[in-house]
Amino acid sequence: MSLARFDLENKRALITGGTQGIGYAIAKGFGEAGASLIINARNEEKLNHCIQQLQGIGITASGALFDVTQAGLVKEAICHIENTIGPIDILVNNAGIIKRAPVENLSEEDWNEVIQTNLTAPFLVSKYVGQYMIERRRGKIINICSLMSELGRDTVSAYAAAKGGIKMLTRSLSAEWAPYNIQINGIGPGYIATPINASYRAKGNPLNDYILSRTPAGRWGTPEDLVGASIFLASEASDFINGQIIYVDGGLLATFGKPITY
Ligand code: NAP
Ligand code: GCO
Repeated sequence: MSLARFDLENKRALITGGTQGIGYAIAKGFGEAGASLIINARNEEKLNHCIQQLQGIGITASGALFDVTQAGLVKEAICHIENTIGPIDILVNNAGIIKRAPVENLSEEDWNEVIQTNLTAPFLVSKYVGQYMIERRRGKIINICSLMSELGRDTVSAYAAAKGGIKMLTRSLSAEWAPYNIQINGIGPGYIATPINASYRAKGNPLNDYILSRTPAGRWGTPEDLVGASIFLASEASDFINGQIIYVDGGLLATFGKPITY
């Protein structure tokens, strides 16, 4: 098979929450594979800086400033991109937040914000981008899931509920839109070093040490570790793959962790 099937030349990708962390790495990887990019963010300063950075390394990129949880803004932005910039061939639903608290202390406001950002927003963005993809009879959607799509952990109930939800949204949508030649798949990152987990990613922090002991690869993932699977799922090479979640987790989900002693 020709490697051209992995090529993203002449493809346009929209990446939500793409100015840093996993979203930025995926965006840059897509750009290096030939795609032109639309980076979404809700912070104008971060967005401008990110676009300059990408353009500085020769990638075609423009910004789309909107909060993914605001249905009206999402609809307007997608319509604007489709009509003034061009078709969105690839959508990555990456924007996400976490609020860590035991359920008995978790406010309804925080619960709602996590569900809206991590689950309702991917529905909204997929809905409006999907309407155009359906007309064109082609498209790729990649939903950023999590280990918490499969596993629970104390203090992350809203996040785990949303990430379990996005896994099932991925599967349901793949059934609905497969007839239109749209593939919707997910990537479940393991523990990846980004700002979302900076608070406990220090040597000596019990959660940091637990994660390292629990991850067969014995290290934190990097955002770049997600680029290969993302390019694959965005490219023609994955045209017969639909509704799947690829876990990029250093082997964590496959095991119950390294024994402390033998
Ligand atoms: P991150 O660095 O905090 O990135 C999250 C991005 O989402 C930020 O750019 C953030 O923008 C953006 N965002 C949040 N709410 C938004 C909104 N309402 N509208 C638009 N953008 C919004 O964390 P990350 O680790 O790269 O996370 C990216 C995705 O991977 C998330 O879905 C996360 O749940 C998932 N994930 C991460 C890990 C991990 O270990 N890092 C593992 C599994 C899954 P602001 O700067 O404006 O907040
Ligand atoms: C946590 C983490 C996780 C990760 C990730 C795991 O507090 O356990 O933040 O939720 O970010 O989603 O795959």
